[in-house]
Amino acid sequence: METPLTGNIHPGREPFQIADYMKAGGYRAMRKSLSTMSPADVISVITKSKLRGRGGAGFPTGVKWSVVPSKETSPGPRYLVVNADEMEPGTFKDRLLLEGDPHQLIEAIIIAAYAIQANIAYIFLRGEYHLAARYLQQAIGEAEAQGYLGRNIVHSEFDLSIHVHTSGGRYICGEETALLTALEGKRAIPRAKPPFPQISGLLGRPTVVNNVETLCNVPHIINNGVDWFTKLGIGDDGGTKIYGASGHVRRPGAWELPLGTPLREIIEIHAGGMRDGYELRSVLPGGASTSFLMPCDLDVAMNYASVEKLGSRLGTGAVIILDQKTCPVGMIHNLEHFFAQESCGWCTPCREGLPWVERLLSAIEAGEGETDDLMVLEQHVGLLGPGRTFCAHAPGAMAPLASGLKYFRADFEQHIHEKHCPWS
Ligand code: L3W
Repeated sequence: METPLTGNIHPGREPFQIADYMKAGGYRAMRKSLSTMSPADVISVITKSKLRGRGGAGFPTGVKWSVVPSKETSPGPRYLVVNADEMEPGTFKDRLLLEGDPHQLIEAIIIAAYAIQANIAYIFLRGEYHLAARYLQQAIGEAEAQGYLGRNIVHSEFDLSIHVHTSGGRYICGEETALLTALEGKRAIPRAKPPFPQISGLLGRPTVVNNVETLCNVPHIINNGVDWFTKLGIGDDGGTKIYGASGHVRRPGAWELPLGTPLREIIEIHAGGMRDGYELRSVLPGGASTSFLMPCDLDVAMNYASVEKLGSRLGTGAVIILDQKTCPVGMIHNLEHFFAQESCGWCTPCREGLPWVERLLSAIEAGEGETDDLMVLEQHVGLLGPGRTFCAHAPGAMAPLASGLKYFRADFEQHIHEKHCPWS
């Protein structure tokens, strides 16, 4: 199967130099966009392709770009910001793209910035991605030397500079408004939406925030067309998705596959199935802030709508597998420890509620829980759910807890009644 995003990436090797990237067809889409298409044409193609955000929420990319006011109605600067702050537990897909083929992202940024008429782009990069930072800086230098960045790119009268900003290292910076606040040099706390960043984003100016994987699709759509892209997917959503798998599978990893590949195929074929002696008990389909699916759900197509129908989310497509030798209470405690630690503290339910949840889970896991604790945890699922907090952090944290209380209730009760962890 053709894998447009990762087809040229060979893990462990140095990334493409600009000459190699161009030999493989690189920067053709940029030339085509800037020389033969208007910004509105580019937005129209991306809208028709139905490309959806690959960072977690799945919002249509073309729609996001088209919300940006035109230069006539809103003169002055506007920005493109790449969300490369990949910190969702279990997720390592953007790292593959950043380290493996930085020019693919740079070409995508040029096209996207042209579409929204931004002359400055920022790559907001996870602080620990040292290698990606180095490769991106090298690639930006090569693109500048080639005249693909800077003033009057390929004689189009379009100017663009790209800046890499390495994050101070908080999960909340992946939330787009907290990211923008951090980029302004302030404490990383989310802002209310609306206004969406496309209207009032970085420094109050129109700003598009896109995930790395989302953007990397753009040059391929421009080169190969909407039909080609649509047909790459299985079902309603076009294109490919980089799915991952972690847990006690034979071959943990990440693979670019048609969007809509069945979950069973990802686990049993690409990840090689469970290791000897381990049985699959449950699955988080798209990172830590999604809801558990059960073995009876394994034939679900991993697209946005199908996973939502089962009460979960596609999220980042990073599949985390729970097996029968791992304590589900311990796993959920571990996740909630992470979420509590990463709360930015801006709104009270999240700041106070998540540490409370974590303490209860810690007590239950240690065999010191009370029967009422399960009711209190369930209350928190409501108190920290959608609409109760400033951003999606706490509702995301409640997804594995709510579904865990539903599917693993007997395990929680066993810890409480037997006063110890049956797995320890
Ligand atoms: C214009 C409207 N734009 C929504 C835009 C919005 C945003 C995108 C998604 O994140 C999950 C969370 C984590 N007019 C719009 C509109 N938009 N309505 O669409 O927005 P939304 O509100 O659906 O979700 P969200 O709160 O931004 C929800 C994950 O996303 N997350 C993402 C992290 C990503 C990275 C990364 O890419 N490296 O870290 C953070 O919370 O799973 O559950 O752009 O502006 N009417």
